[in-house]
Amino acid sequence: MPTNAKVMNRFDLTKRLVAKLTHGEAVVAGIGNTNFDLWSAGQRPQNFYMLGSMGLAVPIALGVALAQPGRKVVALEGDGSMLMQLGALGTIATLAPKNLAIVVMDNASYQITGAQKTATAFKTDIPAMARGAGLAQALWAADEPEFEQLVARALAEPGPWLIAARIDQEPGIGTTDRDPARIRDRFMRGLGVRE
Ligand SMILES: Cc1ncc(C[n+]2csc(CCOP(=O)(O)OP(=O)(O)O)c2C)c(N)n1
Repeated sequence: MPTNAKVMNRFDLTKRLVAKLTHGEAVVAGIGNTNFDLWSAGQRPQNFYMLGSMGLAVPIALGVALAQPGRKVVALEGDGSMLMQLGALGTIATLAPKNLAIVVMDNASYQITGAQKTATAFKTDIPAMARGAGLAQALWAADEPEFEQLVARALAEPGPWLIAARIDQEPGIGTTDRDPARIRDRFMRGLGVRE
């Protein structure tokens, strides 16, 4: 984790991201804090909230991006969950969906289960790993204005993108609806694939 990146706040960044979504972009948020903050930032039918399993926001977002190439798709994931599913980065680099962006909220910990340190608290740098996987556009956001600039580019320019933000230890705000079938149905209707 770079020490020169500002420590930001996940809910603040999530609100900044959601404010830029004006074209029905799909957002797939990972377990726990990332989806709690997405939920609290304002519910949209194009939001999907992963419950229960770490590491699945990115693979689900990849599937959505491949199924609907005309729609931009954003995956929001914590560092612990991203580290659990690194193989997805190689798949994304290989398939190179132009409409996919990954945002990693890196608090260097498994915050929600007791703030145990992840590898990013030591030497591991997720954007550098993503570049190694073949994602050329994998960057740290130095501060909030740069985060907004990178999100705007990811929504306007061909991807795939990975944007990482160093964040504080604040828990997520609120909590999601815990009904997986309802989450799935609402998302499918939001994507226009279910009546
Ligand atoms: C496969 C799997 N392993 C472990 C857990 C238990 N667990 C749930 S959330 C979590 C930590 C998530 O860490 P991170 O993705 O970095 O998000 P943060 O809590 O820091 O926002 C853990 C260990 C789980 N739900 N699924």
